[in-house]
Amino acid sequence: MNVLSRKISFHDFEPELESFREAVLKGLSRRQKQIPPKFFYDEIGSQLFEAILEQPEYYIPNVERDLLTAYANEISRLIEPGSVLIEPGSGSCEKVQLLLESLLPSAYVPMDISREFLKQSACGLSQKYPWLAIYPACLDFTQQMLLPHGIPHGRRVVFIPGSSLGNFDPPEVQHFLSGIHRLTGNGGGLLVGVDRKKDHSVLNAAYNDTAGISAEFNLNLLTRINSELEGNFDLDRFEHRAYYNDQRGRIEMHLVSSQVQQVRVSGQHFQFTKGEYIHTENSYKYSPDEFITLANASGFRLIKMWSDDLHLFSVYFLEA
Ligand code: AVI
Repeated sequence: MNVLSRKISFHDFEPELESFREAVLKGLSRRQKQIPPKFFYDEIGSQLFEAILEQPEYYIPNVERDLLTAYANEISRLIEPGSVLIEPGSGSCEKVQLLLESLLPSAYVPMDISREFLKQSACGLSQKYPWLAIYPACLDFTQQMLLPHGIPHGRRVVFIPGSSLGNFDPPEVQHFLSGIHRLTGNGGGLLVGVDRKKDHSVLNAAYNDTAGISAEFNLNLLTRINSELEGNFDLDRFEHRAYYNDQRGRIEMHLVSSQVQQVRVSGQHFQFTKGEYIHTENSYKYSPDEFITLANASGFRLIKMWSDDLHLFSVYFLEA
């Protein structure tokens, strides 16, 4: 444990970073080329993602913020003060700030794989909320969900805003929710924001903003491969594509080759036909019934759901 300040106890679980090289070489060798979305988030990718959150078409942050603000008191009555609030993939720790003053947790455990970002966010949070005991945990929450030693006793409540669950494929999301159930134990809670199925044009616009930030975010993966893995992707020969796949209930993001070409990465060569693509992300959308069924199968029961008037997004509070 590393004490960053009187109220911050930093725990480094030393996440094993799945090698970017291994994942890219393996993914590009598959019949359907693919690269897992977690590799979007290098420094530039994280900045581009922050910029996506500001795009008018990407409704998720605004709708969720309005819901959390409007129902903060109601949420806090269900959670009760003194809980231990745990946030996997906490990033900039922005959303939790909408709740802290009404929830009054005894401790907050932000979890993130990005060590420096986690430290900075925890320090910023501590300055704003000097009363809050913070136990940042550096780990890859998709691989392990461990709690730091020394956290206070209290009801454990996991907070997953931003529809992050949507980026897991169905078998993984079930596994992840079951892991959360084990972490909170019976009586624990899960407060989660989930994007809903809706008019396809709204979904398609959210992942194809007119400012082109989503496209830059997607293409940055190739820039990252070029700089970190001695790649020679020509960004003018690949196009961003994102569309709602109705059958699968998900937005799919692809990088589409606009011509026949060969690309070199770490000394290996990969052929692309015209129109062939690298599958870079899925973002699943759930109707309330679908999500509640999924949560039930992992041992959670619904306590309350809040939605906006247009039924774009829902926040759920579930009990383990
Ligand atoms: C992080 N995640 C919830 C975002 C989403 O909507 O699936 C990632 C994203 N990809 C493109 N735009 C946003």
